[in-house]
Amino acid sequence: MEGKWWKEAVIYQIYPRSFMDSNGDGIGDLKGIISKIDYLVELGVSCVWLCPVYKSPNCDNGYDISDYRDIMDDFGTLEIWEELLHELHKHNIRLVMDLVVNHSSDENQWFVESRSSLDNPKRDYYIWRSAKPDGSLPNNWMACFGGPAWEYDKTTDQYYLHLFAIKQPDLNWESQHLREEIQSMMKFWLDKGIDGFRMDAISYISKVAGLPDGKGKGEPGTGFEHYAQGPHIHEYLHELNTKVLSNYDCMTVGEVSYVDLKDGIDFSGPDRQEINMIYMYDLLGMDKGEKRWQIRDWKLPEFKSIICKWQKGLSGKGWNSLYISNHDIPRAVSRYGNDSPEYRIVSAKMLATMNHTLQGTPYIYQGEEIGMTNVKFDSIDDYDDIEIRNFYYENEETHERTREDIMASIHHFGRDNSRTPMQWDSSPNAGFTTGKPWIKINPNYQSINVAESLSDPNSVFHYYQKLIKMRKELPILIDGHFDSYYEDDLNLFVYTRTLENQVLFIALNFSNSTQNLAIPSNLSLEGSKLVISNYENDESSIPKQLRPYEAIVYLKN
Ligand code: ISL
Ligand code: CA
Repeated sequence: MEGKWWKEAVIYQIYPRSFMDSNGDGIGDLKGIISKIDYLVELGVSCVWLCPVYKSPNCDNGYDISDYRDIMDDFGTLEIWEELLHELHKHNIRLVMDLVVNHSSDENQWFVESRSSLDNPKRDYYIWRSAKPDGSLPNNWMACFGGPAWEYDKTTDQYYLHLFAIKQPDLNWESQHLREEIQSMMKFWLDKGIDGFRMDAISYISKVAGLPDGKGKGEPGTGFEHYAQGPHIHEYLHELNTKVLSNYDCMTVGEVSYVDLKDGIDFSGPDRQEINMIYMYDLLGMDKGEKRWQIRDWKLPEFKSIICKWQKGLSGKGWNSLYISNHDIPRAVSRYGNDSPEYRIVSAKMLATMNHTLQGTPYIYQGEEIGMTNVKFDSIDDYDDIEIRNFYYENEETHERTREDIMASIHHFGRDNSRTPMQWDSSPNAGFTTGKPWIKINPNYQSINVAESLSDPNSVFHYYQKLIKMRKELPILIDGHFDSYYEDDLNLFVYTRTLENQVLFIALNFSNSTQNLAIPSNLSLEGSKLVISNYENDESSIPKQLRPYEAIVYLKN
């Protein structure tokens, strides 16, 4: 397990639709990414995770794949993709592709064949059931994007299961033929030279036998307990590992929603031969109330206890991904920091400090490195995301919530917060496109953009650059043991990383007021040197107070 490149990597996540448009059609594309490789080099990241670029009718922006071995026309061609891979590798940046195999698109040839007749050889590639004798749906499961998880198909008078959108039928992993097809598709990409896979919704691939009714409503939907970390999940991952992945120098990161610690260890334990690291979701439920997308106040101790549980629990036993934003969640600075003009920059840097000093592999989601924020569109018509739109229309229909209330939830949780185009400069459309962007640009692009960030030595961008460099220079950040202090403190997150005689001391102020900082009594930190801070600080003495959103990192050798 020692010396694995993916432990030392800093991974940059690209959502291709919103990154850079090269041909003025308003949609980001592969050539656009190629044109920005120098930017990634300047930032210093060593790996890119590219969200799906395969052929897709785009009901869920590429997470509904109709051809696993070809590229979406909007994004380019397989040839241009090869060029992207080549260019990234030339610049010492690895490429991790998204692997979406809990479901495919209903336009995938597999599904077209599967639905055609009861005895089609690919019938069992998907999960088909008849109605119950009383005519009701096969079970009460709800889809993650709203509505029942079953869709009727009249050709064979049966229903198919879809845990996400209607156009995303779930694949049946119990079929050995299906598993072999997936293995061969993974080889196709690995043989082209990619460096690994991010496995989408992978903890959902095994469903409990008999597909029993679920226990009532919950997040993400009724029935969850029967398919999240189902009975064969570890067996299936082990099979992919031994049959395919172990033959390549590649990494895998599994998106595992709401799993427990034991499973987290089983997924990522080095001796288990399943996946290399987990990408867990616990933090994301923290600010959600009982009802879907209900806003709930959170306190720092809850936030810390989730992080500490995984830091301590996986230590020496598994490996974690570190992230504060991605394409499915609101912007970190708006959610956990403070996106007011006064504190945006300093709080974005504070959160970044945390994400690069915990144990695990840090991920940066495009735009996070310049402190991009959430967006508040007034009209539902300005939103594109299927989850947001379903949420809006379902709630509008029931009249249980006011329009203001519905929009407040969308502004807070909606996935389009992080999908507005990358803000490159202050020219029209933020330099993202010369045409009409597929989704509106965040109106704050004139002040928050890459050009501005590159020209300011104190920018969020330059701070990220330093953090990435710091990780390369300090092995303690990879292997150091994690301990935390003052876990009940409402404002400060204080922890150390320890490796042999070295101690790295990290203190973060999550509040907008000055807080006293006492050095934990069991630590002797005399002679510590400043490694990084988001304010001016003394090189060799740890401050006794932390200013609003201040972050400090000191190293005792
Ligand atoms: O169900 C959820 C929220 O409603 C999440 O826990 C879920 O596991 C997560 O949203 C899965 O996300 C991934 O798969 C989706 C896709 O829309 C997302 O963009 C992707 O990250 C379906 O492929
Ligand atoms: Ca384009």
